[in-house]
Amino acid sequence: MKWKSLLTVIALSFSIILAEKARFDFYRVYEISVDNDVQLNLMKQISDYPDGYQFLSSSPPFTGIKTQLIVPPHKFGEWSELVENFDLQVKLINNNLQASLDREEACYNRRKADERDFNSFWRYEEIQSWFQEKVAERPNDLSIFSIGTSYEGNEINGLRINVGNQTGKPSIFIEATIHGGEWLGATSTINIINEMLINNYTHLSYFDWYFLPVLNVDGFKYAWSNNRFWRKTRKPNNSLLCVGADPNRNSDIHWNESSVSANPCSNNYPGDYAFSEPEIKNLSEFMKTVPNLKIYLSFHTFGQFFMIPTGFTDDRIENYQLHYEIGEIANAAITEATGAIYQLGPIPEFFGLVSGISFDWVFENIKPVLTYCWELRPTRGEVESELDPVSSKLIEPTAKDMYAAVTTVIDEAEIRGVV
Ligand SMILES: *[C@@H]1O[C@H](CO)[C@@H](O)[C@H](O)[C@H]1NC(C)=O
Ligand SMILES: *[C@@H]1O[C@H](CO)[C@@H](O)[C@H](O)[C@H]1NC(C)=O
Ligand SMILES: *[C@@H]1O[C@H](CO)[C@@H](O)[C@H](O)[C@H]1NC(C)=O
Ligand SMILES: *[C@@H]1O[C@H](CO)[C@@H](O)[C@H](O)[C@H]1NC(C)=O
Ligand SMILES: CC(=O)N[C@H]1CO[C@H](CO)[C@@H](O)[C@@H]1O
Ligand SMILES: [Zn+2]
Repeated sequence: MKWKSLLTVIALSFSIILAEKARFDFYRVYEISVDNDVQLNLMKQISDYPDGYQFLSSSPPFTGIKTQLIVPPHKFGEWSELVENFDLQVKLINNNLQASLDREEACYNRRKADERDFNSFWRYEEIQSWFQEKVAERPNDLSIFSIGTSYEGNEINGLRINVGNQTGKPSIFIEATIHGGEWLGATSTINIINEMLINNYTHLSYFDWYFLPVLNVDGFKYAWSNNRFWRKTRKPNNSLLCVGADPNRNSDIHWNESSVSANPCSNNYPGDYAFSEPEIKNLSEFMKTVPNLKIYLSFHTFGQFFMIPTGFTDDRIENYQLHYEIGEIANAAITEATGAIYQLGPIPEFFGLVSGISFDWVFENIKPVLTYCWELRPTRGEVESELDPVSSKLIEPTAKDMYAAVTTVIDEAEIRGVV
């Protein structure tokens, strides 16, 4: 074969590779008890230099908790040595991750293209077309807002509900899916909108609502098309193979201080500089234009935590007590609605110190009265095959949890006259 035709063949197969979707055949998920500092340090090393390993949620911030790690087949040998050498207590909770993904895909492939199944995951385009339908139904009350475009040129659109289109109302902003693969945040947001419209929720017309189900649009689309577990943005870093930054470490609030890695291949790489990611910069600029912001809420997966700012310090915020009181009542409402239990507290209690997170930036700079963030289902110790975090079975109960939580937060804020 001549060199030229050989190169053509290479070029052709290269383009086919580019279009392919990551597979997780025989990838395993282990639940690990992190009991001492040596083990904790090992987890940190794995997180900083992943080479195929990936934590399902995030690397463990302290000892005494369980974490879930995806182990690829090429690491089985190394992993078994680590388990032995570091005396790790591990439990195999999934021995073929691809089978779980196949089940998930079968669920959403079963539905028809135009079917609005609220217990299914939706593609970005489906969310957008649903927004357009809703706006067409109530053009005076609903509109689509854009915070700007993503690195890849996608419009970052949300749905605004302002019944009667009046000015001067207090505003509420709900942000979800800053991390590409955290789809339960998007489905919960969509379900909350749908329920509120159907039920004509008591305080619907009192507020000016901004619902943003997918902030990291590029990462979300990439999770659909290429890698279900994608977390970061999609802005390349030319000097290295690895793409993207952790968008929830990229805000200009104690940037690059805690829970970050200097390795651009890490899932916690905070970006080359604060607000280097256009999505995050755009969000901050947009938040400056939202009139009279009173409440900012944010959804992540997973662990079942009901969290109060801030992440960058252990110091309590000024109105911590108000956050805690309302949080307790909203937490009870979740349990009453679905039986689920979320743990309430400041972010560092569950994640250690974390810097550069979006809702901390909003809380400190835009100063809404209330800011909460949830890590949705499942709990950290509950990621059995039945309850794995990619299961569509979690969509409905999680959305019910959050409908109860969000409406109760708002009702309680209203009762107390703080919004
Ligand atoms: C709301 O009113 C403003 C003018 O005050 C107008 O520009 C805007 O198009 C209206 N929006 C909707 C959704 O009717
Ligand atoms: C979004 O960010 C990009 C890149 O920083 C910028 O060019 C654009 O003006 C921003 N859009 C908005 C609406 O802020
Ligand atoms: C929704 O409830 C409000 C009162 O909270 C009422 O004024 C309004 O007419 C209701 N809207 C619909 C569509 O039923
Ligand atoms: C981020 O912090 C790390 C560790 O302190 C440091 O090595 C790195 O240079 C910082 N990055 C930037 C862009 O300042
Ligand atoms: C092109 C580009 O963004 N390069 C950056 C990749 O990451 C390194 C390490 O943070 C930066 O120094 C480069 O500027
Ligand atoms: Zn997240």
